[in-house]
Amino acid sequence: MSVAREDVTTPVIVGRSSSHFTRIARIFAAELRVDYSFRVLRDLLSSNPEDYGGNPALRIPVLQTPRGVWFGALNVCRELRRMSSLTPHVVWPEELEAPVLANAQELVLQAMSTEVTLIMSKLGGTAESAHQSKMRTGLTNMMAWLEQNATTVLATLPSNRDLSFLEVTLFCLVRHLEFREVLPMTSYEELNAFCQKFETRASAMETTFRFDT
Ligand SMILES: N[C@@H](CCC(=O)N[C@@H](CS)C(=O)NCC(=O)O)C(=O)O
Repeated sequence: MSVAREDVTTPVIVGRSSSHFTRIARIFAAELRVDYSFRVLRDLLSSNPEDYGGNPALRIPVLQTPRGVWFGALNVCRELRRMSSLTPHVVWPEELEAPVLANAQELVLQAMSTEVTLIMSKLGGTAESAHQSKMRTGLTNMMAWLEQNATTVLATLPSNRDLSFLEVTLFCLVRHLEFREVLPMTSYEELNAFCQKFETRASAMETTFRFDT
């Protein structure tokens, strides 16, 4: 990865080093050995789509390539896979046919979105509303389900995989809940064991959460 250099040939990821959705994209880029420039979104409260690489949803990550612009982590990861000269066995969400896998993916992405809403509403500076407290209950329920099903999920994924979108997203979610102190994660033994194993990958080590300065 090179920092802040932008030209037409090097892909650009727009995001933040503290963002779990951005980290998904950066882990895929590292696993797939796709070089990119990293453009930091400085102001998370900006209403200018230009600051988000042109994403009208005002969300990160965004990938800009000579072929076009890709909004959202899954789109970005798929394009990185197409750009890569490597051919690892990647398991994508549409291949998760067993209910436990499909539900795990749904809950991981929902928990990530719920976390974003909780963090952003805190940024807004108001006291916790009834809806926010419902979201917090939902988040705790989702994490309990994931803890309970983690062993089955990992055992049900194809054993010959090199990488799965499900594991990358689960890893980013768990570590981010801890990093942003949204939920204490120490009691989630199965999820922590999974993360400790996953973070031995260079792609995870290179993308540790931090606040951009
Ligand atoms: N559907 C998008 C969601 C991305 C997302 O919510 N990103 C967060 C940062 S982790 C964001 O842009 N938050 C800004 C906001 O909520 O205003 C994806 O899958 O990438």
